[in-house]
Amino acid sequence: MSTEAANPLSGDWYLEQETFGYVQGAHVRQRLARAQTSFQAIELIDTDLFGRCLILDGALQTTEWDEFMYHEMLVHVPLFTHPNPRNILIIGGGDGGTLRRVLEHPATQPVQVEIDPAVIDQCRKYIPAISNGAFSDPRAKVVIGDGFEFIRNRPAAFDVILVDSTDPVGPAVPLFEEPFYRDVSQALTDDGLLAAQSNSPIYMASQLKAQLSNLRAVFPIVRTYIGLVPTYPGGVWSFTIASKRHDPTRLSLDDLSARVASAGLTTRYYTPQIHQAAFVLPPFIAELVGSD
Ligand code: AG3
Repeated sequence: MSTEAANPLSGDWYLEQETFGYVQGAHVRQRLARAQTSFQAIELIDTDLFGRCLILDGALQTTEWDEFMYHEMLVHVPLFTHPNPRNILIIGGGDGGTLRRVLEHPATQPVQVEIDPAVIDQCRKYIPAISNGAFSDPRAKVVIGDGFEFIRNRPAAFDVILVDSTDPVGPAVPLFEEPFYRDVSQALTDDGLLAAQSNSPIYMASQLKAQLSNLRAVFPIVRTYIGLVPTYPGGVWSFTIASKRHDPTRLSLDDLSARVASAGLTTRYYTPQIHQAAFVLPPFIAELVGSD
């Protein structure tokens, strides 16, 4: 008689081993594609729970199931903070989920700079539900290049700059550092603002702290907010707005609601109430975030 339980990890599993000593995974239904570019390893898989997923250098970037939670929070919070966002720059975001949400704001003219064309190609081929046609929208301009180089010596042209990067390891490291934020500030208009993914507040506290001190060296207003992204380590993710004039925490519910209503878009995570609530941090996160 065997008392051995069935191995819960039998079959094909995607396991993400985090640098901070944690593993998470999903059962794989099908491995769709794998490519090594000069920038990174790209993998696309289909999973039972989360549908199709994009993985870069072993770190899960987005899934069909919860991409809206991340992309709506990265895009709508800053775009509704700015009173009249037109010229938008997206750095990274090769899966197209950010571009798609920017295009949902009718007056925007987005420019996206992605370093690795293979990410866009593979995502358009295997996981088109994420960009949902955004890359063929005539309003969208896509540039293949290094965001860090692109932003250097740009005239002040952008109302909002969105950084949709990987974790601060490998090619994305400069996007978390002060020289880049100085260039971003210069490329923003007088009342422009930046929003960036700012890592796990649970497992990547030191990276979040370092990023915030780099942002505070450049911008007068720096505000961190949180959202749920179940497929990222820890399930809670942080985002940060760094701004010259507009404070995302100072908008009344009435003003926010009026802006959201006039944009006329459909959301599954973002609401004016969520916008306000996302800046209310549990004390252990508030403590590591600190204040301006
Ligand atoms: N960029 C942030 C993903 C961070 C996930 N980190 C991890 N799994 N260790 C997402 C890009 C989506 N457009």
